Amino acid sequence: MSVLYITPGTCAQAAHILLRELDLPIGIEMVPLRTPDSPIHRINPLGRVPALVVDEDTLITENSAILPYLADLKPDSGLFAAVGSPERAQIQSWIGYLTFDVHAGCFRPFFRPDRYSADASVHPGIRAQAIEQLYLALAHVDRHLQGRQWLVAERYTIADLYLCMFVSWLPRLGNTERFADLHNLARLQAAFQARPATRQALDFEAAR
Ligand SMILES: N[C@@H](CCC(=O)N[C@@H](CS)C(=O)NCC(=O)O)C(=O)O
Repeated sequence: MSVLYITPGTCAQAAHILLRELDLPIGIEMVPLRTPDSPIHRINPLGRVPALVVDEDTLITENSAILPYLADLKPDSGLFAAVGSPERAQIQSWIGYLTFDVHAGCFRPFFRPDRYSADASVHPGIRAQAIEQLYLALAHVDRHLQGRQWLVAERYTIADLYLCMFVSWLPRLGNTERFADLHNLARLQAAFQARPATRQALDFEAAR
């Protein structure tokens, strides 16, 4: 039996939504974060989600590894692409961009300014700058989407899913007007929200 460890509302949501897209026989276990007694510490030494344990003994961490791994289990889903294809590299390129520039580069300083300065008086400035950096990072994506329905190829892939999970975090920043001119992103986001797998995962997490 394989198990995906998640915490509602975190970046583990991407792997959770993907599991629902693929309808794979993998269990889902909810864990609390940042509490010393959380079971996640026995699973992942970093204490982070998502964490996927395959067949009870093989740990895979990082969205950038888990999303491609899961999508490869059902290649006919079209959510990833064939080994050796340029599309596959393009999807991986977007996943790398989202992990580094968007998640670690913008959301992390916004949500965890304490990691960047122990001086709480500068945290509002760190947060404000994180929003500006995020705007620039997402404006790049929005320009790429001009005249395109999806990030890569002519279909919804794990790159779109991962992107839209981050876009769904924007209301948490308390400054949605800053992102109001990113119309291509808003269009993609509406398509993501309408997918049954997205709804199932979000409803499941909201009920916990
Ligand atoms: N680069 C990792 C980031 C994982 C990560 O930071 N997860 C957060 C939730 S969004 C977490 O578990 N934080 C708990 C902690 O850092 O203690 C990935 O994409 O999987």
